[in-house]
Amino acid sequence: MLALALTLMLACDGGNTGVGGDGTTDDSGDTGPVVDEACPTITHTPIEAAMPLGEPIDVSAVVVDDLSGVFVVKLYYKQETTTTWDDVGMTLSGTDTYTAQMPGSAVGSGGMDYYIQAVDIDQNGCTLPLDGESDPFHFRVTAG
Ligand SMILES: [Ca+2]
Repeated sequence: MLALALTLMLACDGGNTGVGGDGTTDDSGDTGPVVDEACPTITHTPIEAAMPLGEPIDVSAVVVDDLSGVFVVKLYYKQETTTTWDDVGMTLSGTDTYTAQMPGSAVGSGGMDYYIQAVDIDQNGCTLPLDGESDPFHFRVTAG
């Protein structure tokens, strides 16, 4: 009987020690879920050539997000002489390739500013260029 009681006590002590070890912060940090804190990567070849007045312009970009996945991609655009941005959703049109069109009615004389915004499923958002509306892409518009 004495031997059995001693064995039970040892087993109980061992269990308590194990729980304490599992509860340390180091262990929970190593085994916790992976958190997506990085915004999607946007790859786009900027429009550099002058474009004709009043003609619609196709814009495409490759957008990837390696953790939660791409949620939404938008194209923002405006005439260089205004301060109000218009936006249009970019739609998936191939593997990781998103496209949208600036309507011809928006392509006014002088030049156009634009940037691309992408947000992942965990709501991490980025723009290209990085400073978005304060430092957008720009191209000239020429009268036909
Ligand atoms: Ca992400």
